[in-house]
Amino acid sequence: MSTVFRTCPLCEAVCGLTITLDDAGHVTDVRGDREDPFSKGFICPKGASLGRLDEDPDRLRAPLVRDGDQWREVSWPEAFAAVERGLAAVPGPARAVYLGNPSAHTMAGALYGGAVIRSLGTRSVFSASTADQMPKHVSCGLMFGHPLTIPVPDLDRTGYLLMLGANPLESNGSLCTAPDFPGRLKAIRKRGGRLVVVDPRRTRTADLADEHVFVRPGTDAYLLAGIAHTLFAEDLVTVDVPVNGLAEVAEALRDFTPETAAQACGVPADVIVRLARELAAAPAAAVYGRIGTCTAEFGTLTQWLVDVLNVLTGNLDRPGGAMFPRPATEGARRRKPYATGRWHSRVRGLPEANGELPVAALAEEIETPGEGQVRALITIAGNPVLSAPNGARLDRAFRGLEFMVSVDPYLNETTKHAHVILPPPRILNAGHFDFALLGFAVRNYARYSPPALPSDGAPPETEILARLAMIASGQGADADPALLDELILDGLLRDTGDPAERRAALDGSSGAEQRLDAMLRLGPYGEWSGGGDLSLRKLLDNPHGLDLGPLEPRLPGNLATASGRVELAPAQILSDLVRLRARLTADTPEFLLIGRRHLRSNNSWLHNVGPLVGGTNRCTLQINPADVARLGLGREAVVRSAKGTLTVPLEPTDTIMPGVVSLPHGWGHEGSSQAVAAKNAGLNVNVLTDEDVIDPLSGNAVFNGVPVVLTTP
Ligand SMILES: Nc1nc2c(c(=O)[nH]1)N[C@H]1C(S)=C(S)[C@@H](COP(=O)(O)OP(=O)(O)OC[C@H]3O[C@@H](n4cnc5c(=O)[nH]c(N)nc54)[C@H](O)[C@@H]3O)O[C@H]1N2
Ligand SMILES: Nc1nc2c(c(=O)[nH]1)N[C@H]1C(S)=C(S)[C@@H](COP(=O)(O)OP(=O)(O)OC[C@H]3O[C@@H](n4cnc5c(=O)[nH]c(N)nc54)[C@H](O)[C@@H]3O)O[C@H]1N2
Ligand code: SF4
Ligand SMILES: [Mo]
Repeated sequence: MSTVFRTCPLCEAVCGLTITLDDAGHVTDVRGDREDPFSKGFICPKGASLGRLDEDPDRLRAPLVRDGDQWREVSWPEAFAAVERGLAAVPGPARAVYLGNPSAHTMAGALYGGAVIRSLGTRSVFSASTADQMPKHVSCGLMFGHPLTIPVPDLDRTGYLLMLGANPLESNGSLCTAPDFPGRLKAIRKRGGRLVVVDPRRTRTADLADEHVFVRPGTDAYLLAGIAHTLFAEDLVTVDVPVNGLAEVAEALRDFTPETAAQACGVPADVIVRLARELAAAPAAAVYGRIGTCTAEFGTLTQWLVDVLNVLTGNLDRPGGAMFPRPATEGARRRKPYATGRWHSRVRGLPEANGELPVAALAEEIETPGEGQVRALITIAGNPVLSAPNGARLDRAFRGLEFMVSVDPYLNETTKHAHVILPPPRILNAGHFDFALLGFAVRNYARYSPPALPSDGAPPETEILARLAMIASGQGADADPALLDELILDGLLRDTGDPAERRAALDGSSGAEQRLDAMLRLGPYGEWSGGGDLSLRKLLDNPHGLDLGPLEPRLPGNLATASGRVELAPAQILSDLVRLRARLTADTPEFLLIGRRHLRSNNSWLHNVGPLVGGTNRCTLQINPADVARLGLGREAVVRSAKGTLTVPLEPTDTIMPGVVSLPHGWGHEGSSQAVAAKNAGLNVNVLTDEDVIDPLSGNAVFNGVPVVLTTP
């Protein structure tokens, strides 16, 4: 028996786990790591099932190659040779890549995803970000100068939290890394603070709050604009950070009175006014908006307004307000104006954001002939057939690809279209460091988990991606992946003291670990930056993780805007207010479809673990009983949207607003190797969502506020 301490890789909460293994490497026990200074023993049912997931018999153990509809296990050299042949036939600009959500959790995705993208020689770069948080990147890029300069609510010190479109009691939090989010919310109330939750559903998070405010789906921008208007009208504005554009914002929001806002969003005008006064009066307050406010038609406007309110109430960058984390591997962010639309998608002319095109445009880029038509696709850790808007169209489009390779542990709804599937080894075989998520943590903190099991000879995912990058750049299937690490290390260490001496000093038993060591030593707490003594060695010596202290004010130092000030009124964003005004007079559809998450699920890929499916974790359509009675519905309804039709089981509940229905995503399993998931197939909500409706500033998909019609089957 042995015990290992590891970070859970399954969601953004980064909980420390204590895992017991027997001599054969089987997981016999998983608990919360009580000595982790950040998560302090917290664990959820998903983390507790990590052993089951890791040893799932349906995980692929060897690469697969497809001939027609026949799959064949092949050796790794054969698989890489097949990828080389497949990619060689398709020139760079006709290749595309899609990076899915787990690539934000793996070291492979963080350290080698960029190399894969660059080596493909294409602008057809897609990811789950445009089905998720791209509006936040764009609004923060325009306001603070860098798309990763994202403030998070200072949960542990705030006295007032206004939370919109997030349900951390199920999701455990997002763009706000906070293990035991529920406990941290309860603590706000225990110390006399106030929690207000805005959601079209009375969620478990809303149940825990002082106040729950129902809002019509897709209309948070009106609510927030009404609050901002009130702050100006009642002279409650206190700005404590250097800003440009304060007067322009006041002017731009002049016509969004509480009464106008109330009409659009359904929140009474007196509540809007009261929320403004409460935010202004609280000793320290934060506004936080997540999925319900991002994957919506006015996503970027809404994310902008969230931070406008944090600025107007003097809460940006102040303890207890909305603060900027300082992650251990943060690199320098040079001042240069942030811009989107440096290039556009070929078919619909949609603007690039952060170097990516909207996943809502992927199908048309594959289907539409002409120069630059996508003919080959690499997917890494993604399942867009279930996760992208109108996934059904992608399902058809993928059949037309000349070549597709997927890096994924499962044969599933997306990877079934691949010609080659490259499965990463078990989770416990990989090292783990949260390059992305620690940048959103509510305390500065770092933890590294080395591989808990020796390699069984199969390449780790870091090597799989390094090889893909080298194949795509024409160096061939046999090129030594270590060369890629050396090249990147060269770039990292160049211009920093004595590069050769520093290269020789790096610890780590793999290229990935050495690169982590270099980033830690060069980072804000590292010995090479003069900030401290953080290094890989130090993290290895502290297997429960290191607390690096509470968040500290960072402005104006970490602003990367050309002006060195917060840009409160970016022209692009203000011009989108025209769309918001136009919508005021539009008809409201009879039903608006929204999503939801369940604690024991995780997007599309945790439905093959017995203890996690069933019970409350089912794919049902939540609907208000008054709507059921009004339409005379039985146990099922036919739901029709502009793009598709589903017949769904109903779950009547008064926790959802009349006129709103909710279906979770990630279901609709078919054609996958996952036996348990096949028995709990559910339905793919993204048959109903519409790839033609996006948030125009970020290209983000719209999953909340989709017009639908309901009828009896
Ligand atoms: N209607 C609707 N649609 C949505 C959403 C919604 O709220 N409503 N949410 C959106 C959001 S926020 C997101 S992030 C996206 C997610 O969209 P995707 O990332 O496309 O989908 P996932 O279901 O996360 O798929 C993860 C895939 O990675 C594989 N995988 C798991 N672990 C690993 C690993 O370590 N390495 C590799 N290489 N592969 C791995 C899994 O087998 C699975 O195939 O979905 C979006 N889609
Ligand atoms: N258990 C579990 N945890 C997860 C995931 C999972 O699938 N399952 N996915 C992970 C991922 S990829 C992400 S991005 C995060 C997301 O984390 P969260 O943002 O917390 O996501 P949800 O739990 O879907 O909560 C979104 C809430 O928005 C509400 N909503 C819908 N439309 C609107 C609207 O127009 N306005 C407002 N104000 N609210 C609205 C929904 O009712 C829902 O309660 O969760 C992560 N964690
Ligand atoms: S909350 Fe997230 S990180 Fe923590 S145990 Fe659950 S899945 Fe893992
Ligand atoms: Mo996500």
